[in-house]
Amino acid sequence: MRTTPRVAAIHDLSGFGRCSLTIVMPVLSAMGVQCCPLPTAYLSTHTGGFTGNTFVDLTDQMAAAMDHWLGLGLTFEAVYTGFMGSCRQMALCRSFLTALREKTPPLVVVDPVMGDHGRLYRTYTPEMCRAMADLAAEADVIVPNRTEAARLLDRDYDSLPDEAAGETVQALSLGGRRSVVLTGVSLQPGKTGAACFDRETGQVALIQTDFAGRAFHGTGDLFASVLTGALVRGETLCQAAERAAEFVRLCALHTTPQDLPPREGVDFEPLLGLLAPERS
Ligand code: PXL
Repeated sequence: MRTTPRVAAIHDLSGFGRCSLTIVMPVLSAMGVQCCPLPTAYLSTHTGGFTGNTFVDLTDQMAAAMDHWLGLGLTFEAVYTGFMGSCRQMALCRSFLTALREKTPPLVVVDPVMGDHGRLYRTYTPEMCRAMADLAAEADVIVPNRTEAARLLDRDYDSLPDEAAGETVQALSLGGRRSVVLTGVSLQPGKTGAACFDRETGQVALIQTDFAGRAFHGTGDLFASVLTGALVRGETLCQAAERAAEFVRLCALHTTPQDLPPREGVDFEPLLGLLAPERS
C-alpha cells in the first residue's frame, strides 16, 4: 500500500531565481511528499526582476503528459497549480481535474499566480486573469496575495486593506465553498502573515509572524508549497498556514544578512531539514 502522499505540481520551471518548481519540488520532497512535476513552460529565469529571459511554452507536452498519466490510472492526493503561460493551459488543468475526479478526487490547491504589489506580471493578459478565476473556481483551497485577490474579486487593490483581510477571505470563499489563505497580510508594522478562511469550520483565522525587513521573490511559492505539503500530510488549514508562515519567516531571516539580490529569492535549501516529517 502506498503511504507517501503524491502531488501533481503544475507550474513553470524557471532555471534561475528560486520560484515555482525549483521551490515546489524540493519542499514537497523534504516534507516526505512525492512531487510529480508537470511544467507549463521552461524559462531561463523568472520574470520578476530579470529581463531577457527565454520562454519555451510546454502546452502541447502538458496535454500529452496528462493523457499519459490518466492512461496509467495515476491518482494524486493533491493537484497544486501555479504560474500559467496561456489560457489553454488553464483549460487543460480544468479538464485534467474533471478526469481525475471521476476516479479519486484530489485536493485541489490553486495559487492564482497573476501579480504582486498591485501589478500584474507582464505575461498576464486580462483574458488570462479571467481564465485563472475559472480555474480557481474549481479549487478546494486558493492561496492568493492581495494583488491576486483584487483581480479575483474584480476590485481595486486599494479597496482591500490588510485590516479588512477577514472580510476579504470570506468574500473569496464563493459562499463558503472553498478555503482561502490570503498571503502577505500585515496587521502591524514589522509583522507579516496570512488570513485564512477554512470551509470545514467556517472560521476565519489571522496569522502574524515577524517580518524579516526585506521582501524576496518566490516567498509566495514557498508559502504555498509548504501549505500544500502540510495539507496532504493531514494538517488543518490553520496548522498548515502557520507552518508555512513560520518556514518563510525562518528562510527570510537566514537570507537577509547575506545581502543577496531579492530577485534570487530566499536561501531556503539549508533549512529544508526543518520540514522533515517526524519518524515514528
Ligand atoms: O513566483 C511567481 C512566478 C512564477 N513563475 C514565473 C514568474 C513568477 C513571478 O514573477 O515570473 C515565471
